[in-house]
Amino acid sequence: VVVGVRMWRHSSEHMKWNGTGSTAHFQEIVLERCYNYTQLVQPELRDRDCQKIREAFRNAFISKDPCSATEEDYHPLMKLVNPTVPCDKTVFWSKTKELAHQYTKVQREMFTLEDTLLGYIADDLNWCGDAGSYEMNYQSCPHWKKDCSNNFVSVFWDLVSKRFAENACGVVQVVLNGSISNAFDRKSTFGRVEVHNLNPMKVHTLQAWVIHDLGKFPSDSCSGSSINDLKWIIMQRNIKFTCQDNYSSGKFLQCVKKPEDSSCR
Ligand code: NGD
Repeated sequence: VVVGVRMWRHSSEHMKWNGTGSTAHFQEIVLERCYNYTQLVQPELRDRDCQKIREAFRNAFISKDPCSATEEDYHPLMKLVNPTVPCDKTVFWSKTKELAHQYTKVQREMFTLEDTLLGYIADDLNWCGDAGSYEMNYQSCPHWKKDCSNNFVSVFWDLVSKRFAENACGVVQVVLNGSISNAFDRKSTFGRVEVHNLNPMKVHTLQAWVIHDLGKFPSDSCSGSSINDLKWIIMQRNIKFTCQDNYSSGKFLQCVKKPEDSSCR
């Protein structure tokens, strides 16, 4: 009987949601990344309490309905970590995650969201709990399209992306993908959240680079209609807009990975 009940519980948890379950060892990874970041990557943050951060992160979603996340759930966590990126150093990206991160890895003083503490801790992780339990659900979590958009992972990224954008100042950059048909997508986090939360009192210019993959035919560029959309949104917000196709720094990074490509000679 005991075995039967266990098997039933296991399979019902597995079936519950359509998205992948919480990342195995979530708590340990959060703690380890927090120490790594605060002690080694940005030692100015060495006084942050990583145990508290781990606990506030967990308390945001544990024992709650995984489809009823709100910004407020994350407020205690946000209070522990405020984003501090120097002016002129913010880099946004959309459909160019790898390239943008290669760039900030080389240009050490530039920051994507994932180069700030909360983005660094949460990048590529998945998490959710369950209203009736103190445990995380490692079997399945809500899928943002198939189950619900107000899941804890989506609400987290929208919130930290918003705060990241609000805090930007000076010249900010965005790396966009010219190998897809809409390099700028109003529905992406960049188009839906970050663009609208730039503060025109602090940000004077948005610099876009539209990069296309080596060996692929460019599908969009600075003169395309999606970038024109972005240009209008930005200019209406009283922020200056500039755009460059295949910005050479981005090209060099791509060529390091694929030096044999004809466009790298
Ligand atoms: O609504 C969503 C959603 N939209 C995209 N993605 C989403 N995940 C949800 N749970 N809910 C996923 O976010 C998508 O599968 C990618 O893995 C990732 C980024 O999506 P992409 O490439 O379309 O770019 P976005 O413009 O939506 O977002 C990138 C910008 C960038 O400037 C970061 O500062 O927004 C920030 N960010 C948002 C979401 C997730 C970063 C992440 C991240 N590190 O995972």
